Amino acid sequence: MTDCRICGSPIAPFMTFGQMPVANGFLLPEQFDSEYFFELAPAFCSACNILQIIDQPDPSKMFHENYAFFSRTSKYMQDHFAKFAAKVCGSHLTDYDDPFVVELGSNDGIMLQNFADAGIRHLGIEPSENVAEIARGHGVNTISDFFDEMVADRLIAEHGLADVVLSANVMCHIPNLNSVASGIAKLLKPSGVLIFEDPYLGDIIKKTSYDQIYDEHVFVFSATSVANAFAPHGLKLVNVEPQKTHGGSMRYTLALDTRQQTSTAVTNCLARETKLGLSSAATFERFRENCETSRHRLTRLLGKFRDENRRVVGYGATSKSTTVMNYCSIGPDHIEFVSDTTPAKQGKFTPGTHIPVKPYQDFISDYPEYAVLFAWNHKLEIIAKEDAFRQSGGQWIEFIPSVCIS
Ligand code: DWN
Ligand code: SAH
Repeated sequence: MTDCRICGSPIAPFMTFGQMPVANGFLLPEQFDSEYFFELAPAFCSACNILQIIDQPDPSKMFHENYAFFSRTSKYMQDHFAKFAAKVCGSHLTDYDDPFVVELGSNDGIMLQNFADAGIRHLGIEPSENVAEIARGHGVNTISDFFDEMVADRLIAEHGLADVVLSANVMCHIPNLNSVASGIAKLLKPSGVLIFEDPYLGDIIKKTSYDQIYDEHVFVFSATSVANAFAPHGLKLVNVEPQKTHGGSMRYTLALDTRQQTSTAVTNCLARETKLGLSSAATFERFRENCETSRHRLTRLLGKFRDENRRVVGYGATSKSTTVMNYCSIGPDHIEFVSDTTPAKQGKFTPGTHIPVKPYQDFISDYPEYAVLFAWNHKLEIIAKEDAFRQSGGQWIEFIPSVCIS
């Protein structure tokens, strides 16, 4: 038993994925012996309806000058953030002379560059120094820090209040969410809005995409839990917009001006979440069973291919795949290597399971018989460009929403 990070109520895990390393902790053989592990165990708070993991490594173990995830690796995501930025400009910035946009977790500047290119005053807060430096190289103003209420006070003193605070796939990473929410409430102008998107609990339950649960993702949000978490800080949930990104996400808009109308999308979404049982213990019990079934099927399939000496590789050394590989005990005897386009991951080994990560060139120069689609959230983008793999007789192994060969 421990306390909910948001409301302080007692919570207990409903399952465990076992011992896990840092999801983006790609490493070299000389580091194998000192690898860090923690127990990955999710819990649901029935008081404020938020899903969270009980233990999370210290943020400095995950986000630092060697952070391995670079947002620009997906062309689809570049387009997504260009559209997101255009929408923010069109809907929220037109009334101001010199608008100011702040983004939390701006990574390599994939979203803020759109504002920078349009000459809009902006600032990224990005603790991982290596990706922050890339953003600066693209003309994106970036400071390296973990956003919280104290950082907000400093930003206000140095830059003034913001019209819009944005974040994508970041809010669910920050354990001290109450400090972040009160910092945002201070940082916004009275007419300002917070707009953020994150993987959506409804999609994770529906697709059994348990791999969205890993060290960095301390929370999994629903509209219900977002409304509950931000309301005590004076931020009102006024809109929700489902997104296709990362296997199903939700974009939340919250206003400081609580006189703003709640959209019918919010009302409908809250009602749908109740109907789907997103706050019921039975839902998480079923999710646990579905995770175990998925693990059993993937392990059995990969065990069979190993026994038949089939050539199997992984496609995309994602953070999510650290949960899959460690939970399903998938190792180098199942998977020859994992192909990834990120130079910082290449030549290293996957966290916990120690499978080599190799450049994309190694995949296309000698196609395997099977490729496990670890980057399943980028399926459309990947399948479109990997026609030659299928033409060579290669087949995909998928595991979300269910284990299959395609
Ligand atoms: O929330 C998070 C999201 C936004 O990004 C972070 N906590 C960390 C990270 O999660 P992830 O590693 O699961 O993200 P992706 O976008 O699923 O990672 C895709 C990986 O696959 C990258 O390493 C790049 C690689 N890749 C590739 O090799 N070929 C990606 C594409 C699209 C490709 O064609
Ligand atoms: N927004 C990008 C990056 C998501 S990865 C995208 O959608 O692709 C998560 C990012 O959050 C990392 O770059 C990490 O360094 C950053 N982050 C983690 N904790 C943070 C905090 N307290 N404040 C701001 N950014 C944070």
